Amino acid sequence: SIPSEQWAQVIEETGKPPVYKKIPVGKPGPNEVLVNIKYSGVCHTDLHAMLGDWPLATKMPLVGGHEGAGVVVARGDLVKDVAIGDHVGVKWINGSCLNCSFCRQMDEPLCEEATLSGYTVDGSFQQYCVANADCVARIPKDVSLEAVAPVLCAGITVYKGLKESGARPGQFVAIVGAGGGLGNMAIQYAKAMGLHVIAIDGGDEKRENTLSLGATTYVDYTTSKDLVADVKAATPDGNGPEAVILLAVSELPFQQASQYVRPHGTVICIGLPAKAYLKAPVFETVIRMVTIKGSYVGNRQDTAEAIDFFARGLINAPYKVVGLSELANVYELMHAGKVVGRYVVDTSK
Ligand code: 8ID
Ligand code: ZN
Repeated sequence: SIPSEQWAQVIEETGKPPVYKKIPVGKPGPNEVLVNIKYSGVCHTDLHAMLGDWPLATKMPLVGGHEGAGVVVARGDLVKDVAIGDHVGVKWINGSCLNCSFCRQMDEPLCEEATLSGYTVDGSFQQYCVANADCVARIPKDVSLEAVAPVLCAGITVYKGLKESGARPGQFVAIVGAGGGLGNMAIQYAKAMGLHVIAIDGGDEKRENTLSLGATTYVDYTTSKDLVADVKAATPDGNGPEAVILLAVSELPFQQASQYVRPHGTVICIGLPAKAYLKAPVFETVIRMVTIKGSYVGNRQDTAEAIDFFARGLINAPYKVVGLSELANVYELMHAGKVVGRYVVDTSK
C-alpha cells in the first residue's frame, strides 16, 4: 500500500543544502504515474539547481533528482501503456506537450511546455515521485535499477551528444571531463559505438579510472604543458579527434576545444558551467571548417536506445551507492571535484 508520507531531500532556499525530512506523497494526475523510486543517480545538474547557477529559476521548495529508477505503484485514469509493477525511469524531461512543432519532430526537450524533474517539478530524491506517463523511461525488468539509474540522464545525454557529433566507428573522440559522471558513461557509449577515446580530466585517480574504462589516452589538464598539442598528438596523424564532447564544469575547455578538434570536426557542448561563454577565433573556425553545437539530454527514442545499449551489457560505468539521507555529503564531494564516476542514492536509507 502507498503511504501518505515519505522521506525526501528538500531544498528550501537556493544556495543552501537540502533538508532530509518527511513530506506528503503526491497523487498522479490523469496522465501521470506514481513511481516508487528505489535508486537515483546524483547529477551535477542537481548541484547547479541547488546553487542557483543558471539563468532559469527552480520551483521552491524543491525536491531535486532526475535519474530516478523505480516501480510504478499508481497511475491516472488515462494511462494505458504503463502498468502497475512496471519498472520505469524518471528522467530530466518529466513531461512535454507532445503536440508543438518540436514535440512533433521528436525534439521534446525543446518543447516550451516541458517540465523538468528536480527543477521545475519535484524529482527523484524522494521515495515516491509523480511523472508524466508518456515520458517515463521504460526499463526492462531484468535490468538492475541501481546500475541503470545513471543512464537516465548521464547515459542518455552522452549517447545523444555522440550521435549529434556525427563521429563514425573507427574515428577519435575527445571526452572532456571524462572522469565525472557523464564522462564515464561517455567513454562506455563511445567504445560501444566503435570510437577511440581520448580522455581529458585532472589527477591520477581519474587517469586510472578512464584508462580502465577503455580510453586509449589520458590527458591531464592539471599537468599538461600544452593541452592542445597533447590532444592532437593522441591521434594517429596528429590532426586531432573528429569530435569533442565537452562535459567539464569550467569555462576554459569550451575555449580550447575548437583548437584541437580535427579540421571538419565537431565540438559538442553539453556541460553547463555557471556564467560561461564559448569563444573561438573566427579565422581558424572558418578555414578549419569547425562545427560547434549544443546538445541537450535526449528524446524518448534516444532514451530507449540508451537503455537498450545498457540492457545488452555494453555499458559498465562505476557507481557508489549511499543512502538518500547522505545527499548533502555527495554535493560537497562533487563541488570539490572529488567524485569519480557517479553516486547513486538508495531511497530506503
Ligand atoms: O543535457 C545536457 N546538456 C546535460 C545533461 C546532464 C548534465 C548537461 N549536464 C551538465 C551538468 O549540469 C554539468 O554542468 O554536464 C556537466 C557535467 O555533469 P556531471 O558529469 O554530472 O559532472 P561531474 O561528475 O562533476 O564531472 C565533471 C568533470 O569535469 C572535470 C572534473 O574533474 C569532473 O571529472 N573537469 C573540470 I570541473 N574542469 C575540467 C577541465 N578544464 C575538467 N575536465 C577537463 N578539463
Ligand atoms: Zn543530469
